[in-house]
Amino acid sequence: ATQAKRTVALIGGEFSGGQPKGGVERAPKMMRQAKIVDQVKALGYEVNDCGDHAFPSPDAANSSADPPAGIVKNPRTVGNACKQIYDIVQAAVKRDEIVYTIGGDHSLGLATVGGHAASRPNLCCIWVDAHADINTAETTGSGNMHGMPVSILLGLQKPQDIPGFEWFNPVMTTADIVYIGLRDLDEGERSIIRKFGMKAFTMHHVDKYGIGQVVQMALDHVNPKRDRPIHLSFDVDALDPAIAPSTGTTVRGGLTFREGHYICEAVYETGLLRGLDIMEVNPALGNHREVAETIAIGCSLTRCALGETLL
Ligand code: B3U
Ligand code: MN
Ligand code: MN
Repeated sequence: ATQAKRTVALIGGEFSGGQPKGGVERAPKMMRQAKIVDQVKALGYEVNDCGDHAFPSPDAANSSADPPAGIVKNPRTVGNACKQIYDIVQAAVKRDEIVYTIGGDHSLGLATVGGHAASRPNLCCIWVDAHADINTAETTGSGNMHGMPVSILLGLQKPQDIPGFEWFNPVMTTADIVYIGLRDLDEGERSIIRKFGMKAFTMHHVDKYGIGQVVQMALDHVNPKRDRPIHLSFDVDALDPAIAPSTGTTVRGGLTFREGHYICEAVYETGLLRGLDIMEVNPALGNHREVAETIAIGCSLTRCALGETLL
């Protein structure tokens, strides 16, 4: 079914401070070079290009500017980037645009989903990822904040307890988010998911039920009446590394090409997609072909979420 075409607000998040590997900040420019703007326009949308936003990367030589909080790395740097993206997202949502963010690392998910939820109280979120990104300052083993946005988003990690995040006000709960694609969880993350009875479809469930059933069950959980706006936060490491190799933390046994695109199509089909993130594409990792394929998949996931492949 064709749907009323809204304006898409395109936001580039040139940020890598939530994890240690450089290059992920270059994805927005690479997606632009691959003609993502024309592709979205070709689907009938107006694009409100909000530009690419760069942030000073954490200065390893001068870590006194942003010392770790416990083992949490670059907290103020991440908090500052998140605040800026949060404001841009929130403004776009107030204009009733579909917020489309190209990362950057997934620590920005706090800003995209959080900024969206701040202006759309009934928002639900589908978090597609190999990882749950729900570590707290207590449970994180790596100290990398791209493994923590969901815990802050839901207030399981108090923002006030992480320097740089004092401004953030959690408005979503553990019942408002559902995971698809998980296969690499830390022990502390497992306990959090169990403790709060969160809905999570791991790769085991994708194998067992098939992606069609999994997406339906995921929607039935967060959106039983199909009346809530949806934010789809897609970490490309949810995909199998064979098809999306250029990302910082690959995990074998991921979503196939079709499974990944199916999720996007099924969300489009609801008519409720209002926010989309394509995160963790890292053009500095892999050879020329691998980078090109990963960029291309970021573009094709986007197009599917915006309705390209449905009649
Ligand atoms: N759970 C681990 C690994 C990880 C999370 N997100 C990514 N990797 N991409 C952590 O560092 O918190
Ligand atoms: Mn992630
Ligand atoms: Mn991930």
